[in-house]
Amino acid sequence: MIGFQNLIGISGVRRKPAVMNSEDSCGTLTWLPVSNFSARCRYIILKKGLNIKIEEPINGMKSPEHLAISPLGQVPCFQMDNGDSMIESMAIMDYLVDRYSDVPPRFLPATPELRAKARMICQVHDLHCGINQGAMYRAMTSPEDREAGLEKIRKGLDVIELYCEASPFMVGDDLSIADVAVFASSAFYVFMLPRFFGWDFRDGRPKLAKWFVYMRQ
Ligand SMILES: N[C@@H](CCC(=O)N[C@@H](CS)C(=O)NCC(=O)O)C(=O)O
Repeated sequence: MIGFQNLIGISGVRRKPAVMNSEDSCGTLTWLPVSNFSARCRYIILKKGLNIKIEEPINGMKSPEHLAISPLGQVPCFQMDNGDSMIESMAIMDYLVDRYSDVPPRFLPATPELRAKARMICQVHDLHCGINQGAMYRAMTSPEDREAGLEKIRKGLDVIELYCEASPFMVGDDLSIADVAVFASSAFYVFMLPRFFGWDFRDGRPKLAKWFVYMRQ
């Protein structure tokens, strides 16, 4: 497994823009080390050993150069070898998994049913937890607003707990997009929730707790 600290890019090893195999690279991932949405794409690139450049936005976030490839001024952004660029981490993950399906690990479970389940977990995570993650670290208009955001994260985690197989993976017998999507964000949960809000994302969620032990190894 890629180490937890290194996954989210805070280990120091990858604090500077990383360029892997810069000769003949097949695209560029634009990321930031603290970005969980970027970390999931980077995880797939590193685990598959893909020949893809990984770099921070040229001249910083929302610079003209960055906006030219990422119209919302966000990371991650991916420039394909045909010159097109794409945004949205799940779309980038899907592209990498599909385009490099012959390079292990596949990141897709064996059956259509399990693949659908893995995708569902990703979406539950993003639409309930990911979209509300600012409640953990952003300035909010009121404590009630913050609590409402945290409650939505809790609900999303409860649903993921329901579907998590802890086999030890989220779904099926192998690492999949569901593991990658949730694990990349769990850095926030594990560091911020106990410190600032007095709860742990594993409390009362034994399957996620077991899954996390395995993923963190
Ligand atoms: N739905 C997007 C979310 C991307 C996102 O929120 N990225 C954050 C970093 S983790 C960002 O760029 N924030 C800066 C901003 O929104 O201005 C995805 O999955 O890629």
